[in-house]
Amino acid sequence: MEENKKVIFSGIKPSGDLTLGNYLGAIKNWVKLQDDYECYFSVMNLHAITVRQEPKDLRRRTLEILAIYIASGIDPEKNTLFIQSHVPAHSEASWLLTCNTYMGELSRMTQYKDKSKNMGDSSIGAGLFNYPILMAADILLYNTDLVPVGTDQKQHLEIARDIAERFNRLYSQTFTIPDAYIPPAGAKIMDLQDSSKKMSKSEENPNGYILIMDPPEVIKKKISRAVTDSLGVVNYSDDQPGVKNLINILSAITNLSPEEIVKKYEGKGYAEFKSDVAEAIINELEPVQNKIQELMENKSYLEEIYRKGAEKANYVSMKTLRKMQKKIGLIPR
Ligand code: AQP
Repeated sequence: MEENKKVIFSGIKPSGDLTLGNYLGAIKNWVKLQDDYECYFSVMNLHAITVRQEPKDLRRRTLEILAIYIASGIDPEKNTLFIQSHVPAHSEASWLLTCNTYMGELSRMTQYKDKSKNMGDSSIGAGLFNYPILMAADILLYNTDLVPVGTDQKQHLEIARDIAERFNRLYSQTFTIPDAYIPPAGAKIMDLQDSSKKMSKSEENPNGYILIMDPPEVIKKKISRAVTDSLGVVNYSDDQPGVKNLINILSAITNLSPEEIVKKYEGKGYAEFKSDVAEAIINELEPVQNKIQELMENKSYLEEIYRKGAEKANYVSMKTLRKMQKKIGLIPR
């Protein structure tokens, strides 16, 4: 029965073109969860504007992400797919939670520290600082049980739990306390040029990432240039982070374990290994790319999906928002 299913909420922000990290760390896992959970998958455009975006790129990417979700196998009939800004409760709940969150806990967020590292105080947007509160609102509005995220987002989920627990303590039971769901494969795909940082869509060096929409020859080139080491042995070891990352990518695509992959490439060099990794990525992405293109040519279909999604999301989130307003002491309309 639908009502008994646990609730999942997740999303991706259109702050750049999506990478293989987003695909393997998020979307590919969502596809596997959709039968067993009631899922809300959103395009997080309000999160994207914490960093300045070119308006026309933001519009294109917002629709493209929706197309990517569907092309990757997320069924719009079974799941609620929507655009975050179409559901005003997110912004409003975010303000109510902002008034129950502390500067100290926000300043401890690694992503904020990383992103603001090279900026002066007068150029760090307040949105970047407050981002985890909006994320808490996104999750809590839907009585979410589980949030599938890569390990990079675990800290933000923890602060969402803290905020929810505090609100429940102050104003009585209101929110379900969400748990992180860290996928077994693809949890953290690293940058191809610098394996100490995660593959990221706003990275400046395009050789560091593979985009979901990269054509086959670009994928081949980027994988062949991926930084490895001089040992020449395909090993799954922290001493060989570049190779380890490529093994993780191959493992997330093929479902082979890292040990099985190491065994398969015993006595073989990096050239053959890299060429197989590139081929696996191309075979995985090609059908998805074709479907995305098809969907992007059918804007009225995408519109139908996001309208229907917003209707459901608005209905559910408004119920929670009203509860929050009442408990805080705001007079309901
Ligand atoms: N490299 C990654 N490996 C595994 N999972 C990843 N995710 C992102 N990068 C990797 C997962 O994708 C989901 C959505 O991410 P997001 O776009 O909302 O935010 P992000 O994590 O900040 O992604 P980026 O690509 O690094 O964006 P920018 O560069 O704009 O900040 C999350 O579930 C995340 O775990």
